[in-house]
Amino acid sequence: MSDGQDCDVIVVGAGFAGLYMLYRLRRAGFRTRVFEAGSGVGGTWYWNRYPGARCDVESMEYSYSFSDELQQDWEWTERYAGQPEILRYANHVADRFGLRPDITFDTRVTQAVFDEEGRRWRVTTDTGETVLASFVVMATGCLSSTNLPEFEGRDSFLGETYHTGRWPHGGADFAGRRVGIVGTGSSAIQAIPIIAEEAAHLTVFQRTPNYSIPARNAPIDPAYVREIKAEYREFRARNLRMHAGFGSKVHHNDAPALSDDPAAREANYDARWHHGGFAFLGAYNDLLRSREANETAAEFVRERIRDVVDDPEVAERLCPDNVIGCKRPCLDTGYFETYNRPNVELVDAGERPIERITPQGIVAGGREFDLDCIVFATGFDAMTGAVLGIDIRGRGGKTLKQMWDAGPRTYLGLCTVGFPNLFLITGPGSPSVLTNMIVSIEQHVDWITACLDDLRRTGRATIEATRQAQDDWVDHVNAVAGVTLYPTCNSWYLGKNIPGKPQVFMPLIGFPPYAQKCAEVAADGYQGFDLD
Ligand code: N01
Repeated sequence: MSDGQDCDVIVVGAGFAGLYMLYRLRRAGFRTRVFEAGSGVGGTWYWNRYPGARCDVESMEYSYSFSDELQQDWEWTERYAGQPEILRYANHVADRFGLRPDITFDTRVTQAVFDEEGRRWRVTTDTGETVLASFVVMATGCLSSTNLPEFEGRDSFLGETYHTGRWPHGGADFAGRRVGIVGTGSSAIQAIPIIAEEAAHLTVFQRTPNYSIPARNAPIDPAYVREIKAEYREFRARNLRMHAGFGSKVHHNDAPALSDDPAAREANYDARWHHGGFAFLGAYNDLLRSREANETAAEFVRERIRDVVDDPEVAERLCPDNVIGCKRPCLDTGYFETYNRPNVELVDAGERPIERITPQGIVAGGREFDLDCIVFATGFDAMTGAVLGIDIRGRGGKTLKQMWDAGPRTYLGLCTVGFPNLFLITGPGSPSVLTNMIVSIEQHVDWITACLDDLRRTGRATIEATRQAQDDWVDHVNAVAGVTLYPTCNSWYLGKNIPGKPQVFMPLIGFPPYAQKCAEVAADGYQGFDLD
């Protein structure tokens, strides 16, 4: 397959997906090159260095499972690892498995064009390099293309501006400064308590209040580590049977919320609230299917906000009224408590929207807030932004942008019609962001590696999804989402955070049936794909 090509496979991105893809492809004997825009490995954890950045999946689970030696050797220090520790881990993996020589850093892939006659991809980078390869794997991440809203006058601001997803390596100095932060998603909720401690004054511009559950982060319990390491493989296997690919240590109550009386329900929520993390949403089996059930959990959280926040008006402004879990839930350390500080002000940017940015600060609801620094915690063009940021041209010169004009369409979240030999890791239409990302990454990488190996073994040059399989898959993803409460709010799962983005529920709900389907498709001779 390598005749006339510079390499067999090009992988775009050296985050957790790209690193593992490279490791597997190399071991399978495919000549592989990885291009990475950053100067180092780690993807999300390379770019998101904002104060307080931390994973919301526990350390013993948010790590690779492919090497038992790796998982036995590596020592996490906290229940939820912070960004510096996860980045050290990514670097350790790159060094341990000798991956760096095949990664070209500081190089962004700008174009990928499929040559139908030669049946190969011609990939171009912003450093002027052009490389030919049989296959391209997009390991570009689901949350990597930052969203910086086009506020009027944005570039006129004379102070410093930051985006949480592109934090400077040297950090930011907020001591004695008046800081404004736009957004109250996961990034802001982690950053706000820390910035508030450092800054002279912090103004939070909140368009939509968000639910947040205490993480209860702490130094990792050595007894727990020993327990997991004694049966790591079994623990990982149990997690693969979980709806989101993690959390098998937590009891997921298979009963509806209204089957408990109010006192029992309160006690159940309370125990989970004190345990910390996503265990809260495992309290009942219908929290994301029944509005009535959901409201019991939502009201429990609102009550905790009212308990914590001293000023009742501020507390009410912080209380969300949408479905809990409909947007990605946030985990925090002292978030709501931060609003009791005298140097923190909450601006309701839903009621009093940001009108413009001036050289001195932000104008919202007719009032100008003088600022020295603005932090945009405004999220990402999720799931499609990074892929569509590359000029990808498939059969007939059609661009991926054209093909996804009305929203992304894929078969299994792995491939898309008209783009042979192009794979997406954790693409739209796969469970991806609704799971422990590393679990989904490993499942996709293993599937793609086995697929390329099968193609090589059987002498096939191309694989391409059929239109019928893709159409059926898109219908399936929508049907699964349609019986839940997920599509009921302005989430980035739906693309609603980006003006003009087509609104399609992008991830597939439910990891185990999905992984089983992928395995069946492969076992059945790549059912739903044309092999040539
Ligand atoms: O981004 P977000 P994020 N005017 O999109 C607001 C993962 N993650 O970076 O809700 C005013 O959630 C926007 O307001 P609204 C995790 O999957 C994980 O925080 O659209 N405000 C919202 O408040 C997460 O879900 C971890 O009304 C504007 C905020 O900006 C995902 O990344 C940590 C605006 C954006 O929130 C994204 O999180 C961090 C405008 N024009 C991130 N535009 C952990 O593992 C946007 N906003 C813990």
